[in-house]
Amino acid sequence: MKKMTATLTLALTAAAFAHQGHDHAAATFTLAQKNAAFTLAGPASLASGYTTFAFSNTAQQPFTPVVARLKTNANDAAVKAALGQLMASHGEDMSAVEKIAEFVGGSAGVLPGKGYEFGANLPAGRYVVFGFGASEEGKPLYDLGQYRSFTVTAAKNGAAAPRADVKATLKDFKLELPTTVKAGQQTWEVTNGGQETHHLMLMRINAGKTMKDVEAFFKAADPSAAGAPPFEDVGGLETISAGRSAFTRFDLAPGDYAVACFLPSAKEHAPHFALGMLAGLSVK
Ligand SMILES: [Cu+2]
Repeated sequence: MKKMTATLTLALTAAAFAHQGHDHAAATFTLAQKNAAFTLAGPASLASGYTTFAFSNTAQQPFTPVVARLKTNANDAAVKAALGQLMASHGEDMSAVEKIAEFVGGSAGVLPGKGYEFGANLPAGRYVVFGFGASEEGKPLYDLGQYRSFTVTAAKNGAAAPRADVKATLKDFKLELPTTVKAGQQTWEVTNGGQETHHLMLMRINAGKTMKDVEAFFKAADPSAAGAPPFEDVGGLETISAGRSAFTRFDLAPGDYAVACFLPSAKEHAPHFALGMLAGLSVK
């Protein structure tokens, strides 16, 4: 979940989902900050069905919201303990979290003053939304207020998923998506067709640089010594569990892009991009 490029500025393009003639169900969560403490405001209850999550960040640092559906009646302390195990293993040990929750999706990093949306189908149940990462002092952000639980009721919201312009499937360990897509506003449907948890991150390769430069940057033994990245982060869809799909919007300028999953594999003791989840994409 923690990207190797977490120190980079995320140039996230926020875009509203277009209404496509169906009912639209949205859940807005707003992060605020006062000194080292955060508050995450949002609805306590939602109807089930296709829901667009809108994240707004009024804090002074990037916000990486992740939504998870609880599989058991675990309380908040149990959820935080499982997240703590995940963080202590630098994202590698998902075992405690996977016992009690599945990941619905989220944002790679909402910049201060910005917003971000993603959509997913929500069956009834109990959910949490939390900010992934830690403070400079090493305290988990979910312990500093970046945490909120909500209930999805059996009542149906009547909303339908948007039509996808691009379909991407995340496998263990490869990315299945077109090699060329059209420039402009577009909806991507991202499906986790693997066994492991994945995410999808998009980067625009700088002029004069190629996928070879991107590979060399990520494969450097010490990424902090690898120099300036040969790309700019565009954004992406955060953590999604096996078997689930989610939708995200991009506004893509023509150019060469790289798509990657940075999550680590506990089995393979390697990040997924190094195992094959790194692909080039041409936007025309
Ligand atoms: Cu992955």
